[in-house]
Amino acid sequence: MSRRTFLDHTGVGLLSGTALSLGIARSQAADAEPGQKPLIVSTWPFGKPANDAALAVLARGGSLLDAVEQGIWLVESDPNNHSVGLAGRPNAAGVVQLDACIMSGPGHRGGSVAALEGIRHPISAARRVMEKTPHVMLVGEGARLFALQEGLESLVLDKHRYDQWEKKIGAAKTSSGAKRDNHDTIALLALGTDGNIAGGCSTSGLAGKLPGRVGDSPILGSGLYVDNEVGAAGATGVGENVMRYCGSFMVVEYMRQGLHPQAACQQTIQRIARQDPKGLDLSINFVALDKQGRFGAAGTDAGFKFSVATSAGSQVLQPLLVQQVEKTGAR
Ligand code: SD4
Repeated sequence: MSRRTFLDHTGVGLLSGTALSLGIARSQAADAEPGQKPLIVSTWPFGKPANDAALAVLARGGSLLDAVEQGIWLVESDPNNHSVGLAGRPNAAGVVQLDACIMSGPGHRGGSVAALEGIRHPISAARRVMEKTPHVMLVGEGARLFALQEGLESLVLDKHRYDQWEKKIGAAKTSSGAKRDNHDTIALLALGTDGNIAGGCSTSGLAGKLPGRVGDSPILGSGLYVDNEVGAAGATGVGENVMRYCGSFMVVEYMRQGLHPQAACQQTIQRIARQDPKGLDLSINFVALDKQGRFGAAGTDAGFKFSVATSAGSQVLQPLLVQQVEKTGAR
């Protein structure tokens, strides 16, 4: 597949950041375009190897949930990734607390863990909450004990690395003062050839956050949402600005109304920015795919990128950058 054809499934690269209305028109016109299955979409360039791993799981006949979980494993295990997994930057008490969730379209199932300490793969803990308990979310020590009981790998936390990091960035003690470049999350969405959808999200959250702080990433409907009738969406950025609006749920609901995934991401940001005192100074970014196999992404962060993989290719793409607040828009 040529890059041009690949991009035609999203409109990415065809839209300018300021041509928001045109973007929507383009996206709606794209409704008739056929999509691709299987399709994996995730946040950030580090999503690319995760997408490739997820696709490989599907190619071997693995399940959609295996694809999501194993794709995210790669990022959680990466010692150079300081925003996902135990190599993530710690909270204000010097402890890495991890948030993750997973959703499975069929049966509309979900599992989640938050403020989880010392477990290498929080995404697996979230999956086990979904599959092995009558609950949806476990937090803190309860989540850790459950993960250990399930035999998940635990690792000793490294306080020394926190001290080094703290020295480097200075006084980033609370989430409100945190710098933009200190947090990135993997949200990975997967559409199978059978049209089923699953997704997962995993992060170490905002660096220097208050102990016990939980962001959007493990909250179903905020950092991730999957609706098997419509599509899926995931978020990255400042969780407080996503979870006050149920951001990923909103993206999926816009797709339900007929918007292309990219237009749905864009409209969600517009709607939040219209209402929020911070305007576009929110650091919120979304990726989405729909049941037809189309995908898109939009964000307020100039540095945000996303990754997409199909059997035809695997790429890191530039999302639509939302730069101005429109006074009116889709409801
Ligand atoms: C959080 N949303 O904990 C996460 C962090 C993130 O890109 O996504 N960073 O607020």
